[in-house]
Amino acid sequence: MTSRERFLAAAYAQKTDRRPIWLMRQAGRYLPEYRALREKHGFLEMVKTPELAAEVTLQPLRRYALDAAILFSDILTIPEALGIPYAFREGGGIAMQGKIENAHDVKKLQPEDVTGRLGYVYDALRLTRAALRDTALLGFCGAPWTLAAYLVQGGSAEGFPRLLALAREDKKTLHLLLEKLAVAAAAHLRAQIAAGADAVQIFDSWAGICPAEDYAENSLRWVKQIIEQLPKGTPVIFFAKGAKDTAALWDSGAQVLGFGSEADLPAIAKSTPQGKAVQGNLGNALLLESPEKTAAAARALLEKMRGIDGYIFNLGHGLLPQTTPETVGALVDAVTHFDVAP
Ligand code: 1CP
Repeated sequence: MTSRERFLAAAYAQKTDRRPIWLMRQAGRYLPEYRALREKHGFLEMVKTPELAAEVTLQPLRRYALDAAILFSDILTIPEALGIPYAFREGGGIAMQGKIENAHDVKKLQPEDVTGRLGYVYDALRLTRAALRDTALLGFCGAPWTLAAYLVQGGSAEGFPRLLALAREDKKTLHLLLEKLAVAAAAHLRAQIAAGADAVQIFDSWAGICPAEDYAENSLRWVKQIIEQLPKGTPVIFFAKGAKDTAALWDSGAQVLGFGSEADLPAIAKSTPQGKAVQGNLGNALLLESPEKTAAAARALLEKMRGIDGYIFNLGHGLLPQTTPETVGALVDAVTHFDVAP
């Protein structure tokens, strides 16, 4: 099996020779070759220059036997294409250069034009696709709820209180915003698939801050609307980090659900609908221990997932910048050498 075949087979819950693996944030600051490029170029310059974005996407694939590459880009490219750019704050976090406070602000957003402004993403995907024949290539976007978090708050913030206030006080405006973000996200994913993505992941990284009783109408509904607009036959991975009602996430129509390390993945996998798959969820902080402990933790998770068809190995959240390349190597070796015989 090639990596691409293995990844796609697992996504459709078919048998594979071994577990496929990729890692969220597999391109990034833990790699010296990323830091070397980053010294010469700004993050946004790298994201917006297709040759650089493709190069950074390929960096982890040169080191490790990963089964999928995820395009080096960001979920905040959609807000930027809607006219609200972003920058890094001194001392960490994101600052949006504008924020959504009321219906008037939402009405100014024009999601119909978004793909015209994101051509650099599709060019980067085409370059990466040409360089990777046998590896799965993933595109992605942020879920409307998570994008709204940054837009309403005006950047990153603990718990995104402005988003929660808008959700309580002016649901109509929130839904107008979520609807526009869903239109933009669907168009962006369709264009990524057309440019060569084998699968796409929708990141709802802030699912966990939404009150459980509101999640269906503030997030799930819009994710479902996005998925309905995508071509059948391209698997969609929905990563709703911290979502409380995990069974309800299947209502999105996703082919694969990704989980954070707070979820009990082996238990969830046992009640996965026939033909669907799960992804996750080794704790990313575990990798700050030794390579040996990381490999042992990976084998323990694989053991618990034994016999379950439809499993893609990943972390519960992105690789931390302090992780050593050796530990990532030990993790990938542990997963790719694990005997999956029942
Ligand atoms: O060099 C640097 O300092 C930049 C750090 C960085 C990187 C490597 C950012 C800024 N984005 C990325 C790449 C990125 N972002 C990818 C590339 C593919 C890969 O996984 O290798 C992806 C998929 C994302 C998605 C993303 N961006 C998410 C969802 C995933 C998650 O981590 O939950 C979110 C929330 C963002 C916003 C963002 N962009 C960058 C940062 C540091 C953040 C989080 C900001 C915050 O809220 O504090």
